[in-house]
Amino acid sequence: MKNLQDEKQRDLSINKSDGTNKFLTTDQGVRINDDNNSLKAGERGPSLLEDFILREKITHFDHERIPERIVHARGSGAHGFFEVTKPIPELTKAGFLQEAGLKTPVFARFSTVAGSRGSTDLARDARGFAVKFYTQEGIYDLVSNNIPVFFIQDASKFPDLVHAVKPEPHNEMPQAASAHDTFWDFISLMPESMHMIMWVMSDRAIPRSYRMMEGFGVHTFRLINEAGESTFVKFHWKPKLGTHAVVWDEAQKISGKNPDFHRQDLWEAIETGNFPEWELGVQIIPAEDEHKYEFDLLDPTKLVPEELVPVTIVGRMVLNKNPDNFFAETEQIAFHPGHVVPGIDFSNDPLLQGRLFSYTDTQLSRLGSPNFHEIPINRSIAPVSNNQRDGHMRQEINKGRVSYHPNSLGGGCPYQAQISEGGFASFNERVDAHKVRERSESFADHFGQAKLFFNSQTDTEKSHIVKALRFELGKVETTAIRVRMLGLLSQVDMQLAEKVAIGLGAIVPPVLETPINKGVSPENEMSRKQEPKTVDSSVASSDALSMLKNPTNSPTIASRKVAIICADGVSEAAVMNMKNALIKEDAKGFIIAPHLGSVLTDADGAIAADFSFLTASSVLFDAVYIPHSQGCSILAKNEDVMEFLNDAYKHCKVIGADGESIELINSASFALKITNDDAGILLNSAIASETFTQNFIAAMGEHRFWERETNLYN
Ligand code: HDE
Repeated sequence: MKNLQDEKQRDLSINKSDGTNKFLTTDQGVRINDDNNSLKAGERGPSLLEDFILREKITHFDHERIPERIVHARGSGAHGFFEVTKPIPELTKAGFLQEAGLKTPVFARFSTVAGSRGSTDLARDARGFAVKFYTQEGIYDLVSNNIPVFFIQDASKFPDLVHAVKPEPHNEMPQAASAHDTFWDFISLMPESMHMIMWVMSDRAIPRSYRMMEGFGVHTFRLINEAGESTFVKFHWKPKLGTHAVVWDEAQKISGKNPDFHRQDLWEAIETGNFPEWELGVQIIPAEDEHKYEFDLLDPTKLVPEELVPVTIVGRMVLNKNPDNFFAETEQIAFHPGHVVPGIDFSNDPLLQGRLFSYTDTQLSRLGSPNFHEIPINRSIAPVSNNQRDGHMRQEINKGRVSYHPNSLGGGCPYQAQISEGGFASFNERVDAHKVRERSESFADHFGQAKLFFNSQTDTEKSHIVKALRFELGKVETTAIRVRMLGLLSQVDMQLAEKVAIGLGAIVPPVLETPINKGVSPENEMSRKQEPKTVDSSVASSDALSMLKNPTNSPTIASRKVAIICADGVSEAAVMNMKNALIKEDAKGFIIAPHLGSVLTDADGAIAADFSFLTASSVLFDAVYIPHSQGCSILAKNEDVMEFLNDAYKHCKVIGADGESIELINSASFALKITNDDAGILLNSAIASETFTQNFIAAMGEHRFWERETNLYN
């Protein structure tokens, strides 16, 4: 196997163009003399139909849009590579996993699920985490989410789930939000969704950055080795920067201040050389262990606790190049869990099986033709040769008269590959069964792992789940739906249900009256087939499920942003000291001032403002620093500045001030709440102190200071 790291870029380069030093032409290559005026009968007369230049330009414009993805419409992507760190030939014959150091080009696309293409990045939602590997044996797509389980167990419920969460059909509201009646109506009748609900109500659903979230293949897959033996696996992506989130109040404000927050973050990180990186890991489950656990490996509402099966890291992915054209690459990329290479195969997870149908089908309506594999970003770098022909926008010019197999006129070509020559052969699992529309009894536990997830969270995380549920259900107008949800939540954790109920001014219904115990409400057909039950997890609490119990091994502030609040008279030494210290850590300080232009310094110099208080807001930064300034009393009178500081405090961020600027903190409304042990508030009378700067940077590495939050779970 040879390293293919740049192979996809070489492949794409044949389709790239730019207009530098070129004549403006029509699509037919005819040079255009006047692009500003249409052809008219007289300068004040009607336009002429004959104007082929105008017609071509307008026609093309009229057809510039294609349907957005039915789900995951809002997304951002980048190029990079995957490198093997631990080959696993004993488990899989997939070529791209065979040799340490082998690099395979990839394109990754991250997305929200429910919102439209133009919706905010910070919606409360699962995130898509799809990676296309351009391997020597063809395309492999690992189409994952940042949550390891899913709402439903069977593909037949997917259209219902999506109809329920999307804006309501009569008035197309709300956009990119699950906080509305139809979503919770559906969920309240689908107890199998409770595990996923715990995840989407947690801060996992509001990541700080695409670069700071995990990815999970969700389903159990199979790896197949040279001997044809199968091993079950679960795929995991682990971010190098750790898994971090924002808080819900912050997320909502970011949505207003910068709906492109995640897109911009990914773009800028790559442009500035802070290449996002993840490790790829697998949980390896020998075939003979298929029935060993209290959950079914085929049930996509269950995860395999890392306490039972640890994650083995096999490689790393680095994203190091932004796309040249969003539409051509990020929009037109077509992922498919059925794009596999020899050595990787499917399990019988009924959700995965349904996905195997859906993804080609959806590309046909979105990209418009079965030739979507020819679009440059989708094109395999392994040779493609078959008897598929024609169709809309066919690019390939197939020579010869033979387009069938078997043939003698074409010498039998293209010919089938033996397994030893890399021919794909499905795992020869024996299936001997009746055709049934039934769900396995082993899928009936709907609460065991919801409990496990909840019990694994810290108090801070639990309190965020309570608040999220209060928000979401608080937006539900139908009382019966809220009550049904409280009934379901009480099956997960009574204290959780009670705390949510307080926020809703409601009472948790007695267990006997919950829809579940009545066999779910009569309108739920599933209840007739299966009574949900709770199987306690053999693992009581799993640290891997909590973000806060998993601090990054080597805390880094690389690519983090600091707001440096300045007024005229600011200490130049203090500003430069902090800016330079941040640069050394690959982080960046931004000058925020009352107006754009320059801020005058105490050294008779001037520092350019990056933003004014009108264009910046603390929710767009990871920390706030107020360098010493004799003019800082002016800032205390500025409501935008005080809101800036209040938000930073409320969102548990690091706030630092030195010299006279400490006064600004003292005049903030939160000043009285600051406790001595709040390590996220750094005040130093000395100006531009090296120790202070280093403490500030170390505190930023902690991400947030949750102790500051009142009303914690207990
Ligand atoms: Fe998808 N999903 N999905 N999905 N999915 C799509 O395909 C579907 C599911 C995921 O960045 C669609 O090309 C069905 C689970 C991602 O382009 C569509 C079912 C997981 C992306 C589709 C599921 C995912 C999609 C829409 C249940 C996590 C975005 C556009 C049976 C493992 C990929 C498209 C990108 C996109 C169908 C459930 C992940 C309609 C029917 C579970 C990351 O084909």
